[in-house]
Order: sequence, then C-alpha cells, then structure tokens
Amino acid sequence: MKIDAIVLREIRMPLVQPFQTSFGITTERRIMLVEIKAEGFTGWGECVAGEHPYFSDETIDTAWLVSAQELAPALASADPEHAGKCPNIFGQVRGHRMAKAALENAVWDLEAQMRDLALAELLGGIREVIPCGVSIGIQPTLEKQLSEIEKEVAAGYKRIKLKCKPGWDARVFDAVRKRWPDIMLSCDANSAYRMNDIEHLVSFDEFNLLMIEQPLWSDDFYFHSLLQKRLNTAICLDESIRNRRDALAAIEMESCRIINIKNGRVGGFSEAIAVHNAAQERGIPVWCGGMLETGIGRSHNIALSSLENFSLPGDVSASKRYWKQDIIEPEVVVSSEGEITVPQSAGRGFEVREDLVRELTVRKEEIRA
Ligand code: OSB
Ligand code: MG
Repeated sequence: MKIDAIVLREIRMPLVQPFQTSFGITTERRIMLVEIKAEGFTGWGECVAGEHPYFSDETIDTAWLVSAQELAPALASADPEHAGKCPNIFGQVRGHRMAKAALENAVWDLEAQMRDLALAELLGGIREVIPCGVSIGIQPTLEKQLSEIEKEVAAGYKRIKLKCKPGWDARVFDAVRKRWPDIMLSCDANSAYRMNDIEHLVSFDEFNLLMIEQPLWSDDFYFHSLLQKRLNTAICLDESIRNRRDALAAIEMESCRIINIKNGRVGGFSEAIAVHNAAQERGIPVWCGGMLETGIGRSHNIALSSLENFSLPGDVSASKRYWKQDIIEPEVVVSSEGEITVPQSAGRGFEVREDLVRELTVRKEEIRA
C-alpha cells in the first residue's frame, strides 16, 4: 500500500467516573490517535499508553516522541504490502510496544478496508459474538463497590473483575460472595502484592475466583510460578506478558493458567495473534484485556476477541461505561446476555466521528514519506 500521510493526534476525554487501581486514579484520559491515509482509505489506531508510567514504562508522551521520530517515518517510507510486515519495519526500535501497536493496528484497519474484509475476518476470527466482562475500579466504600457490581450484573455482563490491593481485597470478596455466591468473579492486583503476602493470597482460594490477575511484580515469572503452586485459583498474567516468548516462558514455568492479551502491551495485532496461537496450542485460555480505550481501540479489541481461543469473557465493555460520548458511530453496545456482536462489514465496522475528534484534539503532527 502507498502511504500518503500519518497523522498523530492527542485527544483528551474525561471518564464518566474516576477509575481507581492499585497504582492510581484516572479521571481524564490523554490519548494518542493515529490516522493513516493510503490510496483513498483511512485507517485508525489508538495508543493505550497512560498519562503516567505506572502500568507500563510507556506514556502517551514517550509514544508520541518515538512515533514521530522513528516509527511513523519508517512506516511511511516502507509502504508495506501487508500489515503483518509492521513488526519487521519497527524491529530496530526496542520496546515502545504501545506506540508500535497504535501504528500497526491502523495498518490492519486500512488493509481490511482495502481488501473489503471485516477486520475480525482478516485477523482470522471465527466468533460472531464475543462474551463480555467488566473491570470495576476500587471504590471509596464497600457499599459503593456493591452497588457498582449490582449495576453491571443487571446489565448482563458475564464476569465481574474487581480491582484490588492490600487492604481492599478479602473483605470485599467476602461481601460480594455473600451477596452473589455464583457469579463469575475475578480480581486484578496490578502487581500490588509481594512474597510476604503469600499466605494472604492463598486465603483468596475460599472465594472461588475464576482467576487472580497479576498479583506480583510486573516483570516476574518465577515468583508467580511459586505462588501458583500454592494456589488452587488460577493466576492470570497481564503486565508480565510482552510477547510470544514471554507466554511460552510463563506456560512452561507454570506461572499462570490463563493469559490476558492486550494489543498495546504486546505491540500490535501480529504479536497478539502469536500469543493467542501459542496459548491455544498449549491448552491455555486467553481473554482480551482493556486499557480504558475509546471506540477505536475498543473496535480493534472486538475484532481480536473473535479469535477462537478468546474463550473467557474479556474486559471489552460498552462505550457508555467510560464515555459520555464515544468517538465512533454506532457506539459499542452490550446485549442483555453480556455479548457484543462482531461487525461483518469491511474494516473495523464503526465509523470514526471525525468532527468530535477534531474538537477534542489538543496536539497534532503530520508525518509524510
Ligand atoms: O490491568 O487490566 C488492567 C485499565 C487500565 C490499566 C490497566 C488495566 C485496566 C483495566 C480496565 O482493568 C479494563 C477496561 O478497559 O475496561
Ligand atoms: Mg490487568
């Protein structure tokens, strides 16, 4: 494909309510969007890097810098014939996977349009609908935590994930289980625990959780493998899995029994598919994680979730959980059965509201070949 221009934009969007994790509170997102124009088509990508380097070492500002100075110029002059060539084009740049993913995924988005295929089909997806869960942030009170869960259970979501940290865990799970003994429940610590907490983590077994997500260090496999030996509950790794090799190491070491795949965290669709396939071949189920995306990232997550081994409900939920007004049309909606229908039309299946994007833009840079 002949790339005419790559446009980087920063948009700012307030969340409908603050989202609290063990590493901080987010009230407004600063998001880098990537628009690639080629042969009369426009592909979009969304960078999931945060405002601060708290989830990963990337931020929107590092992603902007490396995209503008390295990745976008390399891509614009490479004119790839297939989106799967992107990892190779970006290969000289170490790390910066969220920046790479934003660009690579825009190329997949473009390629799907050019080949008149649904993005899900281009990626090799087979699901017509995807099962949805929700991630619920740490709340100011237990009462508010329970009312948030009640709202999402009533909306039909198939799995409730609770953000947790030392001091906000067993007491909460106990209250939730008393009220809802049978819902599919999991927790996500975002690396908030240490080996001193091992007995405490083992006590979570009594709450019949589907999984405990990333309890220990964000770069660890070994200590997770020791913890997994002590737990009946499955560990799910998120932060630790950066690529296919990490997935193989984690599976081989039995550091986890489930893997969360995030497009941005692994560097784009090519690597996300490679992680998916490696896990599938070894009988490890995966699910699609979320990073408080707008509709652009959300539409890409829906397409990815249509692959066969995404058998557990993901953190891909309705636009309205996060945004007063999403930047795509139609917005992402979830059925009362807790499912999202995978679009069958060419490309991502949702129109980008360019009028809104323009209004929300606070920074813009264009890169040409
Ligand atoms: O660890 O899964 C995570 C949000 C920001 C950063 C990290 C995580 C999350 C979530 C939210 O859990 C998932 C979503 O987008 O709904
Ligand atoms: Mg997580």
